[in-house]
Amino acid sequence: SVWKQGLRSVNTDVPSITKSIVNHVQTSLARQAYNLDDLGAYQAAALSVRDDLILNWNDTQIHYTQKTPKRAYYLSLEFLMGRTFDNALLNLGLKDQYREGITKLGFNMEDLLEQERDAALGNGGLGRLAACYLDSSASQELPVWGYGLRYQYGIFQQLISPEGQQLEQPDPWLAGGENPWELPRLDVTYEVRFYGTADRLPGGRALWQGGQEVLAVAYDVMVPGCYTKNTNNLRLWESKPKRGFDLNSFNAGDYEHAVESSNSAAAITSVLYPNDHTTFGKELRLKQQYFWTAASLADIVRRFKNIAKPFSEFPDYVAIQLNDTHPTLAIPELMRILVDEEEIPWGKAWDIVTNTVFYTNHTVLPEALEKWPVPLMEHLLPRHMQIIYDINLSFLQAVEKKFPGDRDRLARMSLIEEGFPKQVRMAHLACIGSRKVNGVAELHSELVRTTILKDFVEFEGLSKFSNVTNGITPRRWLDQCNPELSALITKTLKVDKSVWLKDLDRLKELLPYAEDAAFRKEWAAIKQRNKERLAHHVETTLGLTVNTNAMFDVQIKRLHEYKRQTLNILGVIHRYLKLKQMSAAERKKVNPRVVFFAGKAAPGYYIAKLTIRLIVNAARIINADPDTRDLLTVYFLPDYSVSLAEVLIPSSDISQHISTAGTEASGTSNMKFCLNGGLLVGTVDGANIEIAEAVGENNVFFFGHLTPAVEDLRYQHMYRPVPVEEKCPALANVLDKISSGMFGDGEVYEPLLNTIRQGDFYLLTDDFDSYIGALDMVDKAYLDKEEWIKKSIRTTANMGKFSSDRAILEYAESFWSIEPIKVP
Ligand code: DL6
Repeated sequence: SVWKQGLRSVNTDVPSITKSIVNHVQTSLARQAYNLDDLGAYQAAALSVRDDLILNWNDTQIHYTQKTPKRAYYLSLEFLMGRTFDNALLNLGLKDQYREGITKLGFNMEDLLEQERDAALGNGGLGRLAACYLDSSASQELPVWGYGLRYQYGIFQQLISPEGQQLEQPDPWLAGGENPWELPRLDVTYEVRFYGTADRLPGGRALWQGGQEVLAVAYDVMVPGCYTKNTNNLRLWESKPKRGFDLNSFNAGDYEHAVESSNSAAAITSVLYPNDHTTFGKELRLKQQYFWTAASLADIVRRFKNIAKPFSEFPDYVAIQLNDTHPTLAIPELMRILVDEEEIPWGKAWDIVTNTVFYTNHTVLPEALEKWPVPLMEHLLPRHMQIIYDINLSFLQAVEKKFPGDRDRLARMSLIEEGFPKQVRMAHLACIGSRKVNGVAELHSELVRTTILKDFVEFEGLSKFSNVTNGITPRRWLDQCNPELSALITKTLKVDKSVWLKDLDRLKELLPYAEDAAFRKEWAAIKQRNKERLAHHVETTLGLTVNTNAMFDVQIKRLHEYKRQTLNILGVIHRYLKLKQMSAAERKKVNPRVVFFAGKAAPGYYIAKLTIRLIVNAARIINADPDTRDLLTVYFLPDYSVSLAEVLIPSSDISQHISTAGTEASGTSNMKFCLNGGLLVGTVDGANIEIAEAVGENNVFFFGHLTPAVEDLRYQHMYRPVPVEEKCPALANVLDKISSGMFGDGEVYEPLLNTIRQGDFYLLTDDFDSYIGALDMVDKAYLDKEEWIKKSIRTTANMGKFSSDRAILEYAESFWSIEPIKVP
């Protein structure tokens, strides 16, 4: 009874919230109210919310442990979570109460929200998708845990020099002290081995010993569901040395050597690799991958062993989802555990593995397909290399049996690519070690089946290969980032907001309101206020004034040639040149447009960095031109992040998703814009296609060549090149103006312009005219404001399919066979 009296529940009323915040100010922060700043107030409020989350999180873990449901584990090297405070308050349904409490304490909610640093442990779409899936798993009450790495430094901070160069600075996101959203679990640790020797023993087992051992320490991040007690877990591993330092060397005065091994252990989780869509074969990256998969599997196996079931039932209790090939070592690692440690015969172990693991592919771009040099693998993970060779042997024997004498096929399908050095093909290993393989949008999944994994489809049959179109969480990407629109929807649908936020198809009920003039007026006014919010942000952060009467045109994503930000800026320059030629009377008829760019380039990606430079310098000239500046301005917003996206997305009238057809697996920001009533200009690529199917092609501005044409066009570029001047004079004119120094030293841009003049792998010359045509259509459509607002309403209303709840339920039902389990 003493215990029961002591138990407390979640703070839901304003007095207990303020009491809890004040308590944290006094005791956790050891500060006084009279000198408390916004940061201190944020920290105290966050600790108060954290108390509530811990209660729910604890109950969830206890409930799962008691009920022993089958669980799914989402292994992702990236989780791009962004900020937590606002999201947690909304999911708990406590934002209004906290706002009131915080106001009573003399602070402003918005100011406190701004104090939190983004948790930016990811590069882009892949990492943000993982974060959306965690939110949806908790909200749909699914027993899903995430496993990742607790990097000391997230994605770099981007600065832009006065010349327009991207500069990178570290992101020490944990430097501000304790992170209120995680629980250090110093009691949950595992030893992870690298290097050493692997000696084969009789019976297929091996003894792996020696080498370096490091510790993996767990940090648990609480993931609250929306309007449910269920609070799932994201377990992030940090590396630590097994022993502090080498005392012998220390005593002998060799300090460097004394701390060498501890430094090398700590380095494993120090930094997120900032490359998107490229692999470099670096040893530290492979170390990260093994460290994380080994710790996660040790944890999963320990949890399974606690329920005292035979290993043959492992797939009945465990599903492991590989987020791209980064965690593929989970396959040989699980084999190692089963064969070497649990002494399970090889064939049975392989059955267990291939019934447990699932693989999602996120790109067909060849430079992103992971391969690891065999010598590096043999050195770092000698036992795993043996296991990979053994898997390969039986696999190739089976292929030979099905396709006798087809040597080319064997070479194509082997897990080992011949060459100097030989390389392990991780996508092949992920494919044959998994129960199901999927792509992330219909077109992409079809490309996976017909290009990179074609041989595997022929060998294993079509049923193993399927599609789960990506999704986004409407909690963050509508309710949190666009509170006014969320409130209007709730009012209009006449249901509690938790209902439509968890059943996004309910948005369809908005459709009739597209015909309601009063509703349209409210809708348009919200868009306008969101534009003003962005303009305010630009004004306060960059000191620039934005014309909020203009159309807002946004392209925000990682800088990459295939995403074609270059096409966009060349289009902007074309527009500028046209405006310059117009008479004053003609200009009067033109729709003002503000073009926003944001995104980071990988630090070593020279061409992508040149694109940023061109955008910044073109913006400088265009924005300063008195002839045109009321009609066209361009902004490159530095240091793109989840939090910046939350301000940009609700403000857009039109957004650009203009990858060369067949290159963007899905895209997810396209979904975020459309959910917020922004229209889309794009190529027939990735999820653009399904968005158009859902919202109606008349509400999307498509352009460009289609996927089947791409290879032929590239072939023509190579063997029958036509000069840009002939093929696309408008584009040639733009390129000439840049070369001639209109936007600063033309020489600087030659390497970028040459990618178009020579080879033009991403088909800018082929698509430029139809791109400009699509933008003209956008202008025309925007002239009819009422019709535009109707399109905007219809777009939002038809976006139900793109909730990450739908996507995660597809994984849960069709792949993992797990069921919701509600925490009482
Ligand atoms: O599936 C999430 C996201 C897609 O929306 C993007 O289209 C795709 O480019 C991205 N892929 C990667 C690949 N990285 N690796 N490996 O980030 O995935």
